[in-house]
Amino acid sequence: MKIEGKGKVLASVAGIVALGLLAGRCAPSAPKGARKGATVSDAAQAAMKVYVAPGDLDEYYMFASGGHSGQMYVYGLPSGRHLSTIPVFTPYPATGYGFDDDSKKMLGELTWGDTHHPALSETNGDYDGRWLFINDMNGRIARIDLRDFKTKQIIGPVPNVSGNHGSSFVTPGTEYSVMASRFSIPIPKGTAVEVAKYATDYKGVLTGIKVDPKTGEMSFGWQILMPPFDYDLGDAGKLVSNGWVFFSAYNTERATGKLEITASQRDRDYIAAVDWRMAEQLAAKGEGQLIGGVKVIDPAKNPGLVYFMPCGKSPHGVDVSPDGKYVIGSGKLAGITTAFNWEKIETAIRNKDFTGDEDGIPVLKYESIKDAEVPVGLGPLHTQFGPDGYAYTSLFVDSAIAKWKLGTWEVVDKVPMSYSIGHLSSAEGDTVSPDGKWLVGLNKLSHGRHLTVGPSQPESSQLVDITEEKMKLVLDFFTEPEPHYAQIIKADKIKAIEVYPKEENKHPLAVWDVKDAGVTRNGNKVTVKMVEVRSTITPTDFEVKEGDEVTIAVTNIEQTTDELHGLGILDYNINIVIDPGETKTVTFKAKKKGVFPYYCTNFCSALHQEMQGYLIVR
Ligand code: RUQ
Ligand code: CUA
Repeated sequence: MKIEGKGKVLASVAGIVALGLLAGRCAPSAPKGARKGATVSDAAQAAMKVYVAPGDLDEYYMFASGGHSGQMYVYGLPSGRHLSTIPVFTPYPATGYGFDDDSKKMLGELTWGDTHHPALSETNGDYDGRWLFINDMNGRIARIDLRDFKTKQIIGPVPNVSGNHGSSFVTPGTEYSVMASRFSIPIPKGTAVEVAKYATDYKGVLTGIKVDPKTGEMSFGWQILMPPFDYDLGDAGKLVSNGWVFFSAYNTERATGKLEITASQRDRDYIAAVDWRMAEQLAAKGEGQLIGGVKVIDPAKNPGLVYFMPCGKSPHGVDVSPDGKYVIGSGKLAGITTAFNWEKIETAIRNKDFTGDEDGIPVLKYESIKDAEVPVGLGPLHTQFGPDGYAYTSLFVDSAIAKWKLGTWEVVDKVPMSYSIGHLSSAEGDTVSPDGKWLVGLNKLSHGRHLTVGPSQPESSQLVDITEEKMKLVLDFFTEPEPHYAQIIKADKIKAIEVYPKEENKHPLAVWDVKDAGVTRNGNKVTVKMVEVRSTITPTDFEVKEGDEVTIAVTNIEQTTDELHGLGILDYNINIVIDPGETKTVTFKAKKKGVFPYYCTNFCSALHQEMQGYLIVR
């Protein structure tokens, strides 16, 4: 809710109260449809908090991973409105993504991805609103530019990485976005070794993807050879622990088969602590063995690079507190979450306070590095932070969020979630300066919370007000599958353009005047320079010969917000969308003879239906 225009806000508040009263005509019973136990005033108060009046803007963006949809979803908070879908690893006809030449090339052979953890770029540990990184299980990371909310680069599949789940977390200066193998394999890829040799012949790798500080361009940084554990999640150290990155690991049993049994034998698994500055130095010196085309560094030969911190059984999330002093490890099969003390970790490293090693990587002594085992509840998965020293941990088994205090380790409140919370996200809650205010529970199940839509149900997200001592659930909203993790950033940190300025368009096939539109032929290669502007597609028809390779370059010469034009060609599976000021190309073989209508797919003006033409293939 915008603060300016107080009168408007008051009017809308009054409106809600009136609505609330109307709905609950026979006060004091709850409004029709309200959950059992809720009173009119609870509902009205909650509504007032999340209500964004027509025309008003949300205060935060929430960027949610779209899981195996391969996309990113953008929501406004506190309204929970779905604002946009950013296609990343999967074609998306609505924006023509994956159909034009550039995005098709960027996707390559993989036309799906499984995204888990968005990572907003950071400067000094705080979101800077420049880029958004997102991982894919197929060993890739994508970069979205928040200047135009478009996917600009996909790096990978990176050699030797298999099942890139512990990703795309960034270091506090966005020096690196990291990757980790969830499924160890024999490396390099393409080597077939029987599963019976898993413990010795399979390997995991931890990888740093370097990010150019000016352009955001990603490149291979370093890779570290690791024992065959399942590396699950990660987080970079900050402030006092800056320079380190932490990865949780389960199946330290090195088991195969039914992991639910075989990988739950040990009481403790690990968090791997990696000195990424040292990794950077070793990579710069050319250290490592060439495997699969990249240098892989062996930590056994480079003492000081990696340490294992024993952690509660089968850990999932690992999260570093805003001051960088605590590393929180959640053992998902335990009733506690462990707070490790960074100072104690450093001391233990200095004193070589080890209990053994794993393939030459020292294991630190648990008792020496932990500060507390916090009794948060059953099935702790992930932890986020508030500005006031409080931490919030999601409890999958208890289906709740626990609020607890860093330092005193006291659990002060719990709020139930419907149902089965996975990740949670508080406003800027994984940075050096969390905003507080809002916390979103990203739940795996939504049964019974919405109108039925058949067996394929949406995920549910629940908005929790964390401004007061007691957490308050204020809104249910529904998210596209499957928001594993989401990040919430203050809206005013993002400065997006809505039109591509003409002077920035350097596309070699761009034409800005309808006079310059037309068809040129070079052997069997045909280039069509096309202009779209309200309400004509120029040329209005053109001819090619069967078997020609045709490239259509469309320039949308509009310089007005929201004036998008599309180009759909029937029977040729062609569908692109061109934003104002943009040029896009699509190349295809004219395989079918006949007359094929083309038209603008985005409703753009009163004469939108007139934006059409004919492709004739002779
Ligand atoms: S995961 S529910 Cu893919 Cu981040 Cu924890
Ligand atoms: Cu252009 Cu419709």
